[in-house]
Order: sequence, then structure tokens, then C-alpha cells
Amino acid sequence: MSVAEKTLSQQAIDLENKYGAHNYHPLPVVLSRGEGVFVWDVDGKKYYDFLSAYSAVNQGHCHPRIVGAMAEQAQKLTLTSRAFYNDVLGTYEKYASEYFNFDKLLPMNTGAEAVETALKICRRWAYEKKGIAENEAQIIVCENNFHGRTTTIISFSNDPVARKNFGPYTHGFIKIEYDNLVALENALKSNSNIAGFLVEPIQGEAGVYVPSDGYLKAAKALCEQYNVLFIADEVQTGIARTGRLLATCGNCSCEHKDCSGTPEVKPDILILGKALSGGAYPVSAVLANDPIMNVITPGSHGSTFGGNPIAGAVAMAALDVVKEEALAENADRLGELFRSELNKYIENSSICKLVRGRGLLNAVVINDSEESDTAWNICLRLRDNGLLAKPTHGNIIRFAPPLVMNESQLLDCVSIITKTLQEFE
Ligand code: IF1
Repeated sequence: MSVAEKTLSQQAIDLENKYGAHNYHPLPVVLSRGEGVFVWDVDGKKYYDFLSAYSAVNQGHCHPRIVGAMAEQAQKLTLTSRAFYNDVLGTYEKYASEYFNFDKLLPMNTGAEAVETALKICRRWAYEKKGIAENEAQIIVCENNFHGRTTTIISFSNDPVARKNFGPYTHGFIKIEYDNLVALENALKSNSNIAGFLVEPIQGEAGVYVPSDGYLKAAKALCEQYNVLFIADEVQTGIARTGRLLATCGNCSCEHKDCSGTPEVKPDILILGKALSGGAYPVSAVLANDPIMNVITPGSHGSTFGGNPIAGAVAMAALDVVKEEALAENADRLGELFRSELNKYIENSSICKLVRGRGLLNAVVINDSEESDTAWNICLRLRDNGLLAKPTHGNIIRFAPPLVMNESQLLDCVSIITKTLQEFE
């Protein structure tokens, strides 16, 4: 078939297949525009976006405030490196540190870079403050974690696809079962070289596993008891996604109802990314108080783009939008509605086992084996019906729309989802 005869979508797909590394298996749809909760493909077909670029587009596609801040800064100064000061970074660092109630922020670009940064801070704190012998620090992580794709991070992954043939692997990590306080305490009491506990408040990629109520709070208390840093990876769960500004609060007994907003579970190190920029630009950050953050000294860590003026301008606008548009409250309310409506369907469904999640980070477990392609086929039909979503693992479909969605749009999406599922019953 000649190029001219191929559709625009097929032409784009063929280009990626021929000239791009095959590190993804995207759903066959080629997007060319985004606005709010909607995206359009190259043929002008409109879709609800129910992935939000893996929770990076919480504020909606191309939010005018965020794009405007990016465009304005891009006309003035894009990058200085940290060899010099610039007139945005300090303002951003103050704004974000106060926004999340920490003494300091270390600016990076991707989530994985921020996770790596947190691991380095934790290890250096262990040697210089806790007194663990150099090179002996151990960091506890959870089975089925996802924290990024760097060699150190995949060294403590148990996903064979993410780690096979990427060895030799980085040492210094102890894996325990997620949502298991006995396992955590056993690890803490059996090894005096534990420096930190790295945990996702909700395990996103694993399939949106929400831990038991009180898990995070009790885990933090155990870390305090054993003088170990509690490191919360909120790259995916943060920035209002789970119905609170941070999911680390989501585990307190308030169930998001009357919580004062200050997280009952305050991490020693907080890791942010994705929606910190509203999906407009790579921005990530590590936040901590001075006794921990001050182990970082000039020349001991850095990044060419980390803390660049565009990142600071974009992040401040993105965080403004979260508060001005009450996105956490909206996510909390619409998330309850989404799960309640899906549960009504699931009561009489043979194809769906359950829906779980918090706020607008949800997943539906399909009643088929992990190896089946049912979830994938359901996502293909959802695409045909005007809604984009993608399976996380095998038989689990993640549903995570932008947090700017309104109730009528959500109910429209519930109708699309249930009508599509009905075709597979
Ligand atoms: C992919 C999902 C995966 C993250 C948490 C750190 C990072 C991520 C909790 C790293 C990134 C992305 C990466 C992307 C797919 C997506 C993802 F869970 F969000 F769906 F893979 F698990 N911590 N998650 O979720 O941030 O370096 O990507 O900016 O790699 O396929 P990053």
C-alpha cells in the first residue's frame, strides 16, 4: 500500500515502528490534540482521556494557565543550568516547600530521577546522621513496586519484563510484602543497617492496590521507632489524584471527609513528579526538612535541567490550578461516584470482578487470566466508543481521567464503560 493510500494514523504508526525503539506497545490510536478531559486523533475523532498520561495531566490537557506560564517564561529565559542563579528557582522552591510544608525542595525532571535522588539522600543521611557504616545502608521496598526505569530502580523491581538482562543490579534493598506491617517490623528489627522505607501510598502500576486503612500511618510510626526514613513516592498518587493533595493523608482514619488537609502521615522524604507540571513539561521534586536535606552539599548532586526557569514557572501555575479549581475535592467526589456506579454494574457482571481505587485513580479487575487479552480487547472497544484507557497488568484496566472532569462527563464515561463491558458479557 503506498504512503498516500495509508491513513494518517497508519502513517504515524509506521514511522514510529520503523524509526523508534520498540519500548512500548501503544493502543492503536494517534493523538494530535488535547483540551481538558478530551483528546482528538489525527482524523478528528474525539475521546475522553481516561489515562491522563499516567496521572500527569491531572489539571486537564493544555490547561491555559499552565501553557501560558510555559509560553511566557519560554520567551524570557529557558535554561541557565545551576552554574548561575535565576530569578524563578528560589521563588518556586519557596512556593512549593510551603505548599507541601517542608523546609526545602531539590528540583529534578523525571519521576525516576527524583526517586534516585531520594535514595541518595536517604543513604547519605544514614552514613552521616544515623551512623551506619559506609556502603552498608539497606532500604526497604515493597513487592510489586514501580518507581521508574533506571538501573538502580529496576534492581529492586520484581517485574521480570522491567529487569531481565539489565544486570548487574544495584545492591542495598530489602523487599517485603506491601500492606504488611508485620513484615515491615520484622525487617526493621532484624537489621540495624536500615536507612529508609520507600513506598507508594497506592501501588499504581501493580494494579491500583489501596493499602488497608491505617497502614501508612502505622508504617511511618514504625520507621520513627527504628530511626528509619519514611520515603513516599507520590509521583503518581500525588497532586490531588487520590482525592487529597497527597495520598499519604489518604490513609488516615478521616477517609478524606473531615481531614484538616495536613497529612496525618508526613513523609520524611516526599517524591513528586508527573502532575507537578500538569503534564506540560518534565518536572519532579524531592522535598524534606533541613536535618535530612542538608546532607546534600555543593557538587554532590545535580542535573542540567533540574530547576530550570520554565519548570519553576510551569510547576507554580500547575499547583495554583490544583487549589483554585479544588481538584482534590472534585477527584474525591467524582471518584466515589465512579466506584459507586461501576459497582452497580459489577453486581450483575460476569466479566468484571471488582473496581478499586481512591479519588480518580481507579482500576477494574476483569474476570479473566492475566495472560488473556480480554482487558486489551475491552480497551480497543472503549477506544471505538470514544474513551481511552489501557490495562496496567494483564486483566486490570486503570481508569484515571483528568481531575477537571465534571459530573455529567463522568456519568457519560460510566455509560460508555458499562455499555462496552456489556459487549463482553
Ligand atoms: C513507564 C504507571 C508505570 C511512577 C511512580 C516513579 C515513576 C512512575 C509511582 C517514574 C512512572 C509511569 C512510567 C511509565 C508508565 C507509568 C507507570 F504506573 F504510572 F502507569 F510504569 F508504572 N514513581 N510511572 O508511577 O516516573 O520517570 O516515568 O517520570 O515507564 O512505562 P518517570
